[in-house]
Amino acid sequence: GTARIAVTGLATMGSNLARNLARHGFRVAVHNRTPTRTKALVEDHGHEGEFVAAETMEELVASLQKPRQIIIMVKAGGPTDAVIDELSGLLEPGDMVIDGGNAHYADTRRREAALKAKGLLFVGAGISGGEEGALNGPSIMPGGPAESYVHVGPVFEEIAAKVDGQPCCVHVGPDGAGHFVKMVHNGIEYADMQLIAEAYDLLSRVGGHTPAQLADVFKQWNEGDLESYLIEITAEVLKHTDSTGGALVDKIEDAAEQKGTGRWTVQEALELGVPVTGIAEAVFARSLSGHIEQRKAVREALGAHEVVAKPDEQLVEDVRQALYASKVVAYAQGFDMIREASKNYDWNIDLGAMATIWRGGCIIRARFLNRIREAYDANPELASLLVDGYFSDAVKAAEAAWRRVAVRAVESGVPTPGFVSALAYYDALRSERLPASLVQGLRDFFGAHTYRRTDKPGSFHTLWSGDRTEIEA
Ligand code: NBP
Repeated sequence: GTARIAVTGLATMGSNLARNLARHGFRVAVHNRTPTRTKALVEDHGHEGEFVAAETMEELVASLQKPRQIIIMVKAGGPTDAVIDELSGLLEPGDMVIDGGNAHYADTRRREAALKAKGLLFVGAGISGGEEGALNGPSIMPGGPAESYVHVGPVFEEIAAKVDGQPCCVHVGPDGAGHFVKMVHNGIEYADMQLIAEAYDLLSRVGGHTPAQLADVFKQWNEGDLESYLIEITAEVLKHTDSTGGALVDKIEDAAEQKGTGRWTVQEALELGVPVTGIAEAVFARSLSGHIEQRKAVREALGAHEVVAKPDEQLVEDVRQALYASKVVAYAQGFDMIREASKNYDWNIDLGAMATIWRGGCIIRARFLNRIREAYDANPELASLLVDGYFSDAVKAAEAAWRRVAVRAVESGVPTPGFVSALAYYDALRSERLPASLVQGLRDFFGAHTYRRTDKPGSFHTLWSGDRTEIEA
C-alpha cells in the first residue's frame, strides 16, 4: 500500500482528523463501518489532500505502508474493542493501532497488554480540542511503547497545534499514560469552568453587573495573568444576545451536564489518595445543578434565598484575584495527581512537558501554563506547584482578596464551593497542626486503630474502655 496512515471512524472527530492529516500532505486511508460516511468525506473534502477510501477493514489494511499506522476514532468503550478485535486479526507484528478516542486509561492499559502479546504496538492517544482542534491542530497526548513514537510522533507533531513553534504533542509515557493525562486535563477543565462560573455569579448577584458589563470585565481579564481560551469565550457567551434581545446566558437552563471524564478523574484521585478538591467540587456542582426537582422542593420548603446586590469598587478586582488563586490550586492538584499516577504506574511523566502541550489546541490553553512549565523545568521534584516561587508569590499576593471574596460569598449566600474549598486547601496545607489529631484519637477510641505521637516513635493505643493507660501497639 501507499497510504502513510489510516483513520477508521469518520464521525465528527475522525473526519476532521483525517482532513487535518491530508492537509498536511499525508496520504491518508479512510474507513468507516457505514461506508456512506467514507464516501461523503472524500466527495466533500477530497480536494484538500490525498485520501484513499476503503470500503472494508481488509482494504484499509492493504492500502497502508508498513509498519502500518491506524488511528481509531470510534465511540469509546465497546465499539473501540470491536474495532481493535477486527484489526488485530489483519495486522502484522510491528504495526501500530492508535486509539484517539476518549478511552478510560485502564481500558488502554488492558488493550496495550493484549496487543503487545500479538506483537502489535498500541498507542492510547488523548486528543483534545474538540472538532475544531481535530481539524486545525489539537493538543495530542500519545501514550504507548516508546518505539511507537518514532513512527507516530512525526505525524502527530505535524498536525498538532503549535505554540512558539513547538508542537503541542509529546510522548507522555507507556501504556495508559496518554489517556490518563487527557482525563486529568478534562478534570482541570471542569474546575476551571466552575471557578469562572462562580466569579460570574458573584459579580452579577453581589456586584449587580449585567452580562454585557461582565463580558467587558472578562475581556479585560483576558489581557492579564488569566489570559486563556476559557476566559476569552466566557466574554463571548456573556456578550451574546438571542432573538428575544436579552442576554442568552439568562435564558439557558441552569443544569450542567457531563460526559464523565471529570467523574473519572475524581474516582481515580480517590484511588490514588490525591485531594483534587477543585475538580471534585466542580463535578458535584454540576451534579447538584441537575437535580432540578430537588432544588425546587428545597427552595419551596425553605424559601428562595434572595441575594441583595451590594456593588463596591473593589469587588471586581478581588474576584479576579480569588479566581486566579483558586485556579492555581486546581492546577496544582491536577499536577499532583499526574505525578502520583506516574509514580504508581512507572510512567516517568515529565510534568513540565504536559504544561507545554496544553498551551495550544486544547480547551484549557492559557498563558499561565508557561509558568507551570517553568516551575517544573526549574525543579521537577516540586512538592506542589504552590511551592514554586512564582506561584507562591501569586497566591500570597491574592490571599487578602481571596478571603474577602469568600466572606462576601458566604455572607450574601452565593454558593462558591470552588473558591472556598481552594482556600481551605491552601490553609490546610499551610497549617502547623491539623485536627486530624482528633480524628486519630476518635478512631483509636472506637476502633483501636492506634495513633502515632509527636514526641516519640512507634504506634500507640489508649485503653479507652479500661483504665485509659497507653500501651505500645
Ligand atoms: P462518536 O463518539 O459519536 O462515534 C461515532 C463513530 O463510531 C462512527 O464512526 C460510528 O460508525 C462508529 N462506531 C460505533 Br458508534 N460503533 C461502532 C462499532 N461497533 N464498530 C465500528 N464503528 C463503530 O464520534 P465522535 O464524536 O467523532 O468521537 C470519536 C471519539 O473521539 C470518541 O471516543 C470521543 O469520545 C472522542 N472525542 C470526541 C470529542 C468531541 O468533541 N466530539 C473530543 C475529543 C475526543 P457508524 O458511522 O457506522 O455509526
